[in-house]
Amino acid sequence: MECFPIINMENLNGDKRATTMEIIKDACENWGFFELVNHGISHELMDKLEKLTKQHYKRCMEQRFKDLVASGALEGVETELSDMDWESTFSVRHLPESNIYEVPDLDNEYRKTMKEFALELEKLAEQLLDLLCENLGLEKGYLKKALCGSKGPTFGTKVGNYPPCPRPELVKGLRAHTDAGGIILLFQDDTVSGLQLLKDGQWIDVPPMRHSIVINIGDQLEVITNGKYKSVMHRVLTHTEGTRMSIASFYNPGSDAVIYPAPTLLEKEEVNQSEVYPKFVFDDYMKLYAGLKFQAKEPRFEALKAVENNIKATPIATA
Ligand SMILES: O=C(O)CCC(=O)C(=O)O
Ligand SMILES: [Fe+2]
Repeated sequence: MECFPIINMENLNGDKRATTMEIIKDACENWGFFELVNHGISHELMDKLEKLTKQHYKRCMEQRFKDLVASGALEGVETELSDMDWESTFSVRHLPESNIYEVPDLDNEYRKTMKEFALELEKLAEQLLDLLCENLGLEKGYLKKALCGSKGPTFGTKVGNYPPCPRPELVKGLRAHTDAGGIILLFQDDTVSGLQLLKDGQWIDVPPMRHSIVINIGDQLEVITNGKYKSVMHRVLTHTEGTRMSIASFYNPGSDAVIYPAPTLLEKEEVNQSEVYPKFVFDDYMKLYAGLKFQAKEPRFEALKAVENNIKATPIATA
C-alpha cells in the first residue's frame, strides 16, 4: 500500500524542491490530506500549548464530559450510535476578529499561547495556499484572495479531547464528514491515534507524529479547483485507553466570500458545463452544511448549483 504523504518543508528550500512539490500535488489530488514536518513552528511553543491544553481539559472539561456524555450515554445501547460524538470541545475565533477574551475558563497564559500559535498557523496556511497555487498554475495569492470576502478570511480553532470510551464499537469520537472550509491545520496527539481518512473505499490511519501538523483540504478548495483537489471524508475512532488531544484550526472563507471554480483551471482543463462546480456565497454553504455535515458533500454542491443563478463575483485580481 502507498504511504501516507509526509512533507518535510525544509526540502522546499533545496534541490529536493521539485519532488517535494510533486508529493504535495499528489496528496492534494489523491489523499486530501498530508502531514508536515519541519514546518518552522517552534516545538517549544507546541509543547507549551499541548501542556496547557491538557491541563485545561483536566481542570475544566473532563468532569463536564463525564457528567454530560459519559454517564449513561451508552447504557442499554447495542448498535452504533449515529447521532453523537464522543468528544469534548470548545472553539475560539481568531479572524476576522478574535473572541478569545470572551471564551470562559481560559487563563491568560493559555490565551496568549493560543494566540501565538494561531498567528503562526495563519502564516503557514497562507504559505501552503501559495504552494497550492504554484502546483495549480494559479497566480501567487489567488487562493488567499479567493477566500477573502470583504473582511478577510475566517480563522478559528476547535480544541478537542477524545476521552477513553468503554465501548469503542458503539460510538465514534467524531462521525465521518468532510470539512466545509478552506484548509485545515491539525496539531494532534502524538501518542493516542484515532483520526482516519477514507481513500479508495478504505479507512486509513493518519499517523500520530511528534510536532507534525496534519493538513487537509476543505470543501471550498475542492470547489475552487473544480474537483482537482479533494475534500476527503475523515472520522475519529474512540479507544478504551488514553485521551486524544486534537487542536484543529480552520482557515475558511470570509462569510460573504463568493466561491467559484477558478476560471483559468476550467479553461485549461476544458471542463464540460455539466461538470462545473457551483458558485455561491460561503455563508449560504455553511447554512446548508450545518444540517448536513455528516452526509456526503456532493448533494451540498448539487443543491447550491440548483440555486446559483445570478451571484455576482468580481474577478480575482492578485497583482
Ligand atoms: O480531531 C481530529 O483529528 C479531527 C477533527 C475534525 O475532523 C474536525 O473537527 O473537523
Ligand atoms: Fe474534520
